[in-house]
Amino acid sequence: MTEFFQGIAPIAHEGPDSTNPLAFHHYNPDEIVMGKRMEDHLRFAVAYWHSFAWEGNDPFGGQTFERPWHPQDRMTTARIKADAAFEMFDILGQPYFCWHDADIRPEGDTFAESLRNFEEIIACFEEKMSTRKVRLLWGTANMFSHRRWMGGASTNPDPDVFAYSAATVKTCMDATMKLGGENYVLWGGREGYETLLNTDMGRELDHMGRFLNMVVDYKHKIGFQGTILVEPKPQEPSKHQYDYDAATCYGFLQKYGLENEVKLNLEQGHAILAGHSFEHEIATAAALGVLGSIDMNRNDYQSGWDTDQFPNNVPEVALAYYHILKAGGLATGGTNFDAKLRRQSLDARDLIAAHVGAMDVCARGLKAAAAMLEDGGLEDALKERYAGWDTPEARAMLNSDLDTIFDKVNAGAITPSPRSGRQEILENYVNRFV
Ligand code: XUL
Ligand code: CO
Repeated sequence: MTEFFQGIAPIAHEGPDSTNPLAFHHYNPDEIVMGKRMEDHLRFAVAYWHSFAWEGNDPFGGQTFERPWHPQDRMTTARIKADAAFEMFDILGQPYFCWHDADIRPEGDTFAESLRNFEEIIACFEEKMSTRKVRLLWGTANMFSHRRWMGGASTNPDPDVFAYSAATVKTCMDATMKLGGENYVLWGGREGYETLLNTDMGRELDHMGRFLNMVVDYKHKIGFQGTILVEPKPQEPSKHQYDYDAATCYGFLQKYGLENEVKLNLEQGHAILAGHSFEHEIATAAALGVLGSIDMNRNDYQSGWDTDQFPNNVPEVALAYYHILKAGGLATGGTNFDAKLRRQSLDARDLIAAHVGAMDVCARGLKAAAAMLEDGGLEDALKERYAGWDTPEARAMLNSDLDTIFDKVNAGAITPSPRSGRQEILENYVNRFV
């Protein structure tokens, strides 16, 4: 036991009338929503990196947090960090967590030493998981922090870095499989460029496509049953990242023959950076058949960078879950809180309260989304708006050609009559539920 969370009891559902800040007011894991337990819809995960590895630094200032597991460059403190992490999982009772290799182990002097450290911590996780319900939603490799990755991982101009990336991902996939992980994520923070002046974009894209094919081949070789996920983000840390948004990723997957093998892990803040809404990214991925999982957080709409705040906007979250429910749910995916405290939120209590509040916001969003879907108002409006396409003549047009269509239009048989899109009426409808 660490002392870190001392005095904080496991969080219970006390209902909307409770004023206890460390209780769930809306998240009630066993409550049935559209025929399924709330916990099984939302599939919450804690992100190890933001909660336990990030030390409160920002571009203008260093560490603000002082944790019992600092400094993080030794195995003894990595174990204390793991103890604290699993204590928090016990307090929150969320079903999943996620890690990068670099968040959980200290970097060694050589690849082999880093791997030994990593495997020791994975064994420690395995032991802790054997007596608990908490499971691994996904593992991933941090191929962006260490200076070796400054020019990219699989897209690095140096083949030695490509090799290091391949070896690193292999170890992270092995560990993910060992812990029964349900997905494996690749986020390419530095798979892009700082300047086109020194970048051969076509070659880098080909290398990234080849790399992802190796990842998929390895998944099949080891019999990993989870889903491989790519996480779109348009920029930051690189000026431009190749996995810009859901649509760009889909084009990339298709070009390299991976659209049936790889899905997407969509993050709210990344959608905002790309100039989209979160529901836009979810609806795009769903329409293209590549909706995988979500990283739930919130960006500051004024600051223009990836602030990774805990979610607190119920109407936005409701629309995100609306599109997820419509698409049939998250399957092997989940809701990973890729979110960090503000750097002045120093206390263990802040970390717990941030997750409790976020889980409540998501529960409210899910319930609102389910209520809208069950009421059917938006779906009815959609049906009506596209009703013209229900006729056999309209459908046949899709299999015809420009000449045939021209003949009909030119003969005066077809004259469009514009109808209202009813946007305000639909926005008012949504407002009834959120
Ligand atoms: C960075 C980000 C990552 C990925 C995993 O913006 O979202 O934490 O989720 O590498
Ligand atoms: Co993320």
